[in-house]
Amino acid sequence: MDLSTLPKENWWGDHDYLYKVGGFWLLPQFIQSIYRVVKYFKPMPSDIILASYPKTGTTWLKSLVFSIVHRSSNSKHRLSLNHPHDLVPTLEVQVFTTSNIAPSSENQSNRIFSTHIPYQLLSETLDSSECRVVYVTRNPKDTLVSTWHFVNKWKKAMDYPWQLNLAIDKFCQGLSPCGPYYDHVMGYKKLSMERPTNVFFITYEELRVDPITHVKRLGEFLGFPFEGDEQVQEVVNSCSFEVLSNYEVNRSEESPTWFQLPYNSFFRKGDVGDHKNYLSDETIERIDALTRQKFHSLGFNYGT
Ligand code: PAP
Repeated sequence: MDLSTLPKENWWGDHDYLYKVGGFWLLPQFIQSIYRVVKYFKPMPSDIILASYPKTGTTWLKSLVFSIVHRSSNSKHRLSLNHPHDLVPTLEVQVFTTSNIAPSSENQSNRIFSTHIPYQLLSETLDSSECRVVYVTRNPKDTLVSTWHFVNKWKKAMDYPWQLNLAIDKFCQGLSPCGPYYDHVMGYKKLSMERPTNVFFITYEELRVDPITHVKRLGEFLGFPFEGDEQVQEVVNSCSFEVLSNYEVNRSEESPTWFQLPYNSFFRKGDVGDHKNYLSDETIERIDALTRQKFHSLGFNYGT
């Protein structure tokens, strides 16, 4: 793929561009691998794909689903030694990075992958498979604030920090990695309504308010039902922000081979409503108005 043929827009510093593919803004370093995923990935019926817009709960969902699927083989111990992103690789970041070769599918069942690729780009892949998809989303204001913090952890942000006002403007224009956020969410939301047996849609806030109910539902959806609430509680506890963020591997300042930011950058605060500490009332109203226009008008009463 020749990037020079794609529309591009500046989104951060003077030299940082996002490129438009199929209506979505993508980071240049992932475009080739996204193409490979779209072209070569053939999910097996037993595969589990965790899909999300960035910073909406991916790391948490990875640990929960890994624990649900592998709870009989000491998932808790494995989670204490491995970062959730190393236990559940991201297709376009860790799997299809350098080759067109799909991961070996022989003798493997219940492989778990994640992706930030919008459904609109991945529809042929997902529609042609009976694999299970779990999509997590988060309210737009907390997602924006989490993204802003994450981007500012990049080394180059020391030279030119990403200003919050700029981040807000770009987010509202849909100009963020894998954005527009609203289109990303609605793509999977609609899919979950059309194919409820295959696609499970959950919000960060629902998981926060009632993790027992939703983790139990998730277990049933994935074909790994729980025998009692004690088992569910065990999974919920072992994946809590408090527990995971204290493991050495997740506190590490080292960066993984597959990403430029340290392992600990995936664990910041894990709160609902943190945007109130950063966004003015005026900005909150601006984003809420956009959310009403993008979500509520389509019958999805979420995010304000
Ligand atoms: P990614 O898309 O880069 O993988 P993702 O995991 O989706 O990031 O989002 C990170 C957010 O989830 C962070 O939110 P914050 O910036 O508002 O704090 C991170 O703290 C939060 N997070 C990570 N693990 C957990 C967890 N176990 N429980 C709740 N929130 C979590």
